[in-house]
Amino acid sequence: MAIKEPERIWWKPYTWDEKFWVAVALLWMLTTFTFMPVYHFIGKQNPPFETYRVRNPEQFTALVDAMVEKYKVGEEEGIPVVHPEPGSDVFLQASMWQWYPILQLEKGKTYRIHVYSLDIVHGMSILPINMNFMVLPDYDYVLTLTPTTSGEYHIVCNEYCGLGHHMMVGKLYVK
Ligand SMILES: [Cu+2]
Repeated sequence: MAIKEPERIWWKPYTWDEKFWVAVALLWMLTTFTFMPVYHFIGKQNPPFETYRVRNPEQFTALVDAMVEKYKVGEEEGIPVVHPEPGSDVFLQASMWQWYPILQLEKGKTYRIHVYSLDIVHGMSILPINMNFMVLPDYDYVLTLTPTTSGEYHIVCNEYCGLGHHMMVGKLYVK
């Protein structure tokens, strides 16, 4: 014999508040479900559609070096500061444990930023604005970026990448 039998089957009688909350939950579920694809088009935070496979890391590094040589305007703690031509292809390389080089961009100009990781997974997080992007090795991610506010930004790695992870902080200037 059970200690205590349930008094009734819970959905009988099916009261108005039961119906109401099931309806609310269902409607909200449908709303968020529909909003996922809708936000893909109306949101302004889409991941890039343009990604290339990098089969030869030296080739990418050669592009980085060529850009640094052409547009170098200074140096900070051994890392070159580069001011590439507005509208041009810009290269940013992640590796344990640095972002290379330091970029100097112009406000209101659009750049194609090629982000690439030489070794393992890194996370590109631009602070203090909330922009996050995961960088897997072997791919060239093209981020089309138009800075809208000037200032000094930090590029922080937000994927744990080994002992020096916490020191992996790059810089980005917008003038
Ligand atoms: Cu990292």
